Amino acid sequence: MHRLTFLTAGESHGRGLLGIVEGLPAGLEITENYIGNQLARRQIGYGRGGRMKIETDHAEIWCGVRHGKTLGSPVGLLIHNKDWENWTKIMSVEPVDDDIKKVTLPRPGHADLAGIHKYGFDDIRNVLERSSARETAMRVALGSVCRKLLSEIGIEIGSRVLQIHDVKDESPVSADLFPDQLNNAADTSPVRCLDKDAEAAMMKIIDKAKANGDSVGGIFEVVATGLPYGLGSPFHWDQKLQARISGLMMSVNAFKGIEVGSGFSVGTKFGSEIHDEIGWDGEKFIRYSNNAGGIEGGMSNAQPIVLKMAMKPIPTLIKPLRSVDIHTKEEKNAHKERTDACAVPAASIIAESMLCFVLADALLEKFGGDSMDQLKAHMNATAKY
Ligand code: EPS
Repeated sequence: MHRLTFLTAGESHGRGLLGIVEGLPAGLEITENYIGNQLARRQIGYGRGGRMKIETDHAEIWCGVRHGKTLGSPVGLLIHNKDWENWTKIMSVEPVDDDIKKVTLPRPGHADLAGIHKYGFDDIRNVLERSSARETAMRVALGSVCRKLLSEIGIEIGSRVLQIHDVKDESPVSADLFPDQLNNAADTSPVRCLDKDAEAAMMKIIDKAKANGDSVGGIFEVVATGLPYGLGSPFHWDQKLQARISGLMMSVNAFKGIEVGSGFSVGTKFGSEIHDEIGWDGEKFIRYSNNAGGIEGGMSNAQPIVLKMAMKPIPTLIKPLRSVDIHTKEEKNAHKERTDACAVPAASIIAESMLCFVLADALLEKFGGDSMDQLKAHMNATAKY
């Protein structure tokens, strides 16, 4: 991140989550309601477990906003964990007299085993609490402030689920469907896909995984429209747009793959098949295809950004895999607790939020300004589409 920074803090079963986003211009209108709408989108989705029935995530705007508008100072948010009341002893900040049972059976696929070795912990809970996907609630809350900034500039971000386990939704998205319309359609589906037959089959495979004490992952698509030319850099590796997007996306533990535009398939095509030919419509340059996914030479090329992300199945399994006790070295099954059979629909919202951070960062870096009015004036003067 170059012009923006953000930080989250908080354990999954602690008091709550804190977040700060720094570097936003003054004068951006933002409300708790706007943030809440994005948080609600992250909570939906077929296959989520008991925790989402406990939480109704709400982010309080703690600082950095006055009379509905950002001040240009750090924006601080707070999300309370409702589940905290069930964990006050186990997650107490103060030392406790009671003997708290330690988690000693690392889960394959989770941060457990590497984390205890990294810190020298004797209780896996010290690792799992913070590496839990609970943290992504705050990422979505902070990312939604960036989303609001982008929407004022005409940049919209949306997503849909393409695949859960081996069930695919192959329905194409028409080129004139804007991301907000895509979201309106996807958000009405319990699995955030567009095709009703695929939806039913996806729900069935989630049911099957759940019945077997198992979990499933999937693939989803994230799109952004309304971008001007030149976000990112053709010259500096650390400013290149696809590096920045990939870096932030891949900071979500569960994300194991990203494709930009045609992604891996470019390796199987001739250059003449894959590069997007350039035309002129009398007013501006146009493209006859978008295999580049909106990014060429490390910069936005004024076409929609199109990404595909792969999410692994959740590692906490009701029918756990083999593991070894970190103290006794006895072979036993991995730690098991309340879990989700599928969180792919939620993951697509998290990925949208990661894209919001990067695009807001790159936009502010290019056009600058201490206030929204200045940012808009700079863009009116120099942005090319
Ligand atoms: C998670 C396990 C589950 C998920 C959680 C991530 O929580 P719990 O252990 O409390 O049942 O529901 O996700 C969230 C709490 C959330 O807000 O997304 C894990 O082990 O990573």
